[in-house]
Amino acid sequence: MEQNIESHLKENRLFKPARAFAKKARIGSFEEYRKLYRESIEKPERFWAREAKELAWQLPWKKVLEWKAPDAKWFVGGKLNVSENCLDRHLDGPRRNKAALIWEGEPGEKRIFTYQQLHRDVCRFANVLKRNKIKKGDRVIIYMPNVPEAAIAMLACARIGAIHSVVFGGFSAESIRGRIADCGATAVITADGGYRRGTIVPLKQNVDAALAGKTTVKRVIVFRRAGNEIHIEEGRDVWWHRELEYVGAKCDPVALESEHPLYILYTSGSTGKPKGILHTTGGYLVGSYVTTKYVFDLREEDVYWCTADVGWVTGHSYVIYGPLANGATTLMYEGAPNWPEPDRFWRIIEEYAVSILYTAPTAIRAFITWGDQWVKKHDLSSLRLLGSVGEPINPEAWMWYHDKIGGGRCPIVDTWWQTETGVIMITPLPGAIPTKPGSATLPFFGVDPAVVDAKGNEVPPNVGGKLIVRRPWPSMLRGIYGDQARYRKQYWSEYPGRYFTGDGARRDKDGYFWIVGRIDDVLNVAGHRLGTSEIESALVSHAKVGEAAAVGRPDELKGQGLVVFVTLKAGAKPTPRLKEELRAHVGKQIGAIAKPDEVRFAEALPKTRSGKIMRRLLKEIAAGKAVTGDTTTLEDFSVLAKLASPEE
Ligand code: 7RM
Repeated sequence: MEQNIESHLKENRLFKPARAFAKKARIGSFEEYRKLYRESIEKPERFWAREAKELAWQLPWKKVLEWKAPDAKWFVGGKLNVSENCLDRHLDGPRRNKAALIWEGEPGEKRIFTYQQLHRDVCRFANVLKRNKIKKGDRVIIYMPNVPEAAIAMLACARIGAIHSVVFGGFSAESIRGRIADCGATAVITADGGYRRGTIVPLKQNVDAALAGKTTVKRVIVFRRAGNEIHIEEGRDVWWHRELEYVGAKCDPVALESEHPLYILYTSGSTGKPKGILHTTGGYLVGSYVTTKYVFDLREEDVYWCTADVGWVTGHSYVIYGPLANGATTLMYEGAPNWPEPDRFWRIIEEYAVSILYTAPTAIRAFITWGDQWVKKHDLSSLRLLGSVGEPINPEAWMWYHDKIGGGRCPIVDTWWQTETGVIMITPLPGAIPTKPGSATLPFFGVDPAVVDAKGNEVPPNVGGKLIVRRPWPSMLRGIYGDQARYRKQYWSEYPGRYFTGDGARRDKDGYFWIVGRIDDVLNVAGHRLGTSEIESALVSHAKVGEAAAVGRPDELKGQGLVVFVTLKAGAKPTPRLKEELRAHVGKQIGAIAKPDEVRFAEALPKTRSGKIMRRLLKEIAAGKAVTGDTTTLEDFSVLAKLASPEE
């Protein structure tokens, strides 16, 4: 039988919420969190009904939850519209003229939309969709840069009940083609091009290639963003701006069943073809509304910036739906963090007086590597709260984020969740839950996670196991589009009736959750099962290391040998001596069993567009094999070639 995962890294720092922060926060003490959490678990229907009532329903629900594992229906019988909740709901009071969306393009353009303006633009574009025969239930691919029109397209789909599926602007024609075929999309909304590190990504050209031959797509709507030359296929393609000339600004939001599909978002998983994760209307909206409200503790005057691209689930829930449902001011930036220089983020924070920043560990590690001088040039005193999402944040990176970006005064919310969960599941509440660097801390309201062994029994404190969720939550995925058998098998068969996340984790003696990595990536070294994150964190805690990835490779004696790929900070030299130093460093931090067999220096690590290290590709490289798995989600292909060629 499979053993549990061991844990060796000790992290004892504790950061209590500052009194001034807690005093103003919605949830201002640990006791308050405990009380509300208990209610949300003991009386979930009461808790969720009270929260859901803060939103606009065209028809009230009859039943909060209908649960027949693994199928959940939330707010049964209720009717509502997501775009109405994100826009119309705010037009009756002073929010009407408040900034809903602040946007900056990579070349430097600035645009600000008030709620009234955004509402008008969404209504007009919804009329464009109708004019182009796009109806309720139709699937629409959105393949755009991170521009306001991407949000407008999503909200317009939601307004008429069309199901959007956003495809990352960095993905290839082949990826678009596969996703169109899988969901039977009849329309594509795209742009001529988008900016990334100063060059134009030929989005429309990729769409043309994706549509060559037989396709279900009848209409392509093209937004003019970059002005690059494109081909217009007569009878199929229309310009966004031309279509607007034919429509008015009145478009009533359609009343949709709570379980009407809102969107499909493809997630790659480690093997096999991408899964179309399906989210529906009522539960997803309630989940994104409630988590944004409590986790970021939004106030009317906040300028909130989540740096995610709209093509990632974080862009859906925490750039668009969650903040707008709360009537917040959300900021969107189109381009790369190091364009034209590595201080672009800090420039933006200073310019717009951003008060909440939500970004990913991969970005934080990059900033550390680029050096503190870029940060020091800017006034970041407007910040009051920081967030992290996407991977375990190494304690070293956490401390840097806390000290250098947060000036030591901003709480950090390390939020654990997935495309499948729709919204944040394990997280600190900034005014209530003391934080520990590297831990996502405790479950959000209504979430019942546990760490279990192979038999499904909870493991004791500080023993690693599999992370599961024991009851349904409103924003949970409703299925894999077109493949309910895979849905059951992937998420509900390991522990019948309970949701399996695919992640490994441990809880400490305070009940805090520590994510140790994906279960598929767990290392097995001489009989010890080790998660990837502790070894990587140990490496990142070395002064010369920027990033690290740990993988196993077949080893006759030990079962698996441990190989670590390391990128160094600017100025550090890759020498054989440093390799020895790093091996010793890990040995000292964690113990002799975790000492890498091989240290390999790399210029960069292969990552997805959302910044997750693709360890399965590194595993193949470490074993000396050619990379064979799906690489369609890889951000930069040149990284692979460089890794495969021998160094020194
Ligand atoms: C939001 C998102 C999901 C996977 C998840 C984890 C990892 C995400 C954290 C994290 C440790 C975190 N959706 N993950 N957040 N690991 N701490 N705070 O990332 O579908 O793209 O990825 O990401 O492995 O299962 S996702």
